Parts: sequence; C-alpha cells; structure tokens
Amino acid sequence: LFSITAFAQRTEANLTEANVPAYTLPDPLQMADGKTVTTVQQWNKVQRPYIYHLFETNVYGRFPRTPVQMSFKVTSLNPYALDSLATCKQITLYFNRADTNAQIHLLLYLPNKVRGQVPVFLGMNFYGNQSVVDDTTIPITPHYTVKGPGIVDNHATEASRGAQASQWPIKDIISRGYGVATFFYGEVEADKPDGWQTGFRTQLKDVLHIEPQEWSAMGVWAWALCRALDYLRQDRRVNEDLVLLMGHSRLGKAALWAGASDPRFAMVISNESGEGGAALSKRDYGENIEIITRNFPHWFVANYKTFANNTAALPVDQHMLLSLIAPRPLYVASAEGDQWSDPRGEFLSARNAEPVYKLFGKEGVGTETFPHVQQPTGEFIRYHIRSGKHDVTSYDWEQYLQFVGKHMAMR
Ligand code: GTR
Repeated sequence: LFSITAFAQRTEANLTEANVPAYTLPDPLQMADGKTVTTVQQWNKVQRPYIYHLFETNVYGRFPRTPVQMSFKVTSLNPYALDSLATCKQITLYFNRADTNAQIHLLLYLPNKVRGQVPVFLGMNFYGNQSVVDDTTIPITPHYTVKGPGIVDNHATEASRGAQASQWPIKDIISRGYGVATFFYGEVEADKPDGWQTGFRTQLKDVLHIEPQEWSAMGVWAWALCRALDYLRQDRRVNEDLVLLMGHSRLGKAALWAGASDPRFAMVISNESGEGGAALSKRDYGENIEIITRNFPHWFVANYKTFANNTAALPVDQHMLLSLIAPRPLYVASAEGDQWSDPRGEFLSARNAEPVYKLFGKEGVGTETFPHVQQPTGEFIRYHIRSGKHDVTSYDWEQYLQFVGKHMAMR
C-alpha cells in the first residue's frame, strides 16, 4: 500500500525533537575536489570564495560589488541627547544622483563621556527609527511597515515612538562607551513579496548592474548594512575597525549575510535569527525551507525554494554561513521560548562552524553539549540560550557587551 501522505506537501513545522529525521551536514573544510583544507591560505583563496558563491547561487542571490557614488547629509545633530549622555546624529545616505529617492536614514548615538573614536553597534530596526527611542526629533517613517505596536494599516503612527525601546537599551550601551547606529530595513525594501518593485532592487538596478531577481530582499538588506558601514567608517567619531553588526530574527539573517559578505565588520551578533540565519536547515525542526519560502518568497533567491522538500540536495547548510565569519568573533543567541527558530539547530550550526575557526587557531563554542539556559559558552563563537520568548532582552545585550569588551581587551 502506498501512503498518500508521502506525496503531500509538508506545511506544519516539526516541533518534536524525537521526530527530527536523520540528516548529513557538508563539511566546510571539504573542497570541491574532495580534498580537505589544511591551511588558512587554502581557506581564504579557494574554499571560502567557493562556499560564499554557493550561498549566492542557492540562498541569498548575487551580492553586487559595483561601487556606488554615495553622499551623506547630516540632517540633525543633538549634543544633549539621552540626558546629555550622548550626541545624536541623523544622517541621510544617498546612492545615486539620478535617483535621490533611494535613501537610508541612519540614526547614530555616540557617547559624550568618551573622547575620540568609539566602537559602534550597527543593526537595522523593524518599524522605523522613531520606534527605537522616544524622541520627537526623529521623523516617523512614511514607508510600509510590517504589523507591530503603533503600526496601523502597515504604517507607523505616533504610538510607535519608542515602542521597541526595550530591544534597544541605547542608554546602557552608551554608558559602557559604545555607539549605536540603526536604520529602518523597510526603507531599503518593503518586507512583502512585491516590495522589490519599489525598493532598492529596482531603484538601483542600473547603478549596481544587477536585475532585481538576481538577488533577494535579504541580499539587499545586507547590502544596505554594508553601505551604512561605508558611512560609519568615515565618521571621525567612529572606530572604523570596530563596527559590530547586530541583528534580530529576520534582521539577524541579513546581518549574518552582511558579515559574510563584508570582512570590514569586526564582529557579528545573531539574535534568534533562526531558519535562513544561524539555524541548520537540513535539520527539520521549527521553521523549515518549505515554510519560510512559502511565507516569505522574497527573502531568498528563487533557487532556494527548489530545496524545500529536498534539503539533502542543498550543497550548503547554515554552519557554513557562520564559518564565513571566521576568524572574527561571532555570537549566536537563542531563546527557549522561541522553538520556531530551532535553538538546538542554532547551537549545532555554531558547533559545526568551529573547524574553520580552529583552522585560524581560534576556539569556537568549545562544547558538544547543548548548554542550559543562561549559560553562555564559547570563545570566538559564543552561544547562549536564555529563557523567555522571541525577543531582544537586557540579558542578551549584557552578554553582547561582555563579549565585545573581552575581545577588545584581547586585541
Ligand atoms: C517569522 C519568521 C522567522 C523570523 C521572524 C521575525 O515570521 O518565520 O523566520 O524571521 O518572523 O523576523 O521576527
């Protein structure tokens, strides 16, 4: 007898550990010719570009390398922000003289108590710059936004001011001597299947010499992070060698791809990035390729969907994305209440990126055992699972600040 369920599309996520089918992960150190990478030079010259290209072809699309003529305009400068603890700068980034509609509004906080150049955390935000801090000098984004607090009919209202402040403890970060930079990902491309039609993938296609369907929303969001980095590196208050990428959830996926694409980022922090981010995709637990490409077809290149019911054929898995960050410090964080993101799959991904860090003489997560909650582990790849839901909390930030502090002291 044939079971008809064998032919049915899988639509529900598996959330039972015992039901995870067997899977095989590709070895990041195994080269196309079957030989194993043994030197950093082989990794840098042969294997790393090979793996990167596999991610371009199969997951995120081609990453345009055409230089753009950027210009920057400081639209607001407040030296007395956050009870005079910080200087707040708002900067508009332009990419093309012919189409000045393609803009990024960067919000930058710099600590006043520190003189000279400071390390800066950079991350995109979900609902507009006005959502990260309650400050009426920050314009409310007019762009399409996904559902959230203070969002009405996909547009931000006054009620969205500071609604994400708990995820952005800017005062705490500033008081530790770091800067914070953020921009709204929806300025780059509206997060919906047809968002590319009005976003940067269309606006800048002639400038970047790339067709919209050659890359993806995730690709262009990552590209935008690199352009924000271009700005930050020439701001005289920013330590250009210490721009620390941070991203939560879908924005964590984009942060990982940006970090893999641009070695100028000093460090990458993935907060619950899940499927298509830090989590393994061949391990069928939580969100999987079938579900994510059905709900968010625009996030990835069309090719990715072809692996939806055939992950075994996918030549990469996400531990290889993490390995592209090596030897830079990498933090992967999960939450116990966020099984959708597959915490164990994020840990195993971090664990399986370790051989590449070891090639550089760097220690990774350093344990095979899935850690208990609130027990961060690892040196150059650090991992934690905390209790609580899908979110960015003060616990998460405290770990990131300690991690950055430790690695800066080691420099
Ligand atoms: C979910 C999606 C996840 C994650 C999350 C988020 O709907 O399934 O992959 O990206 O959104 O961004 O909060």
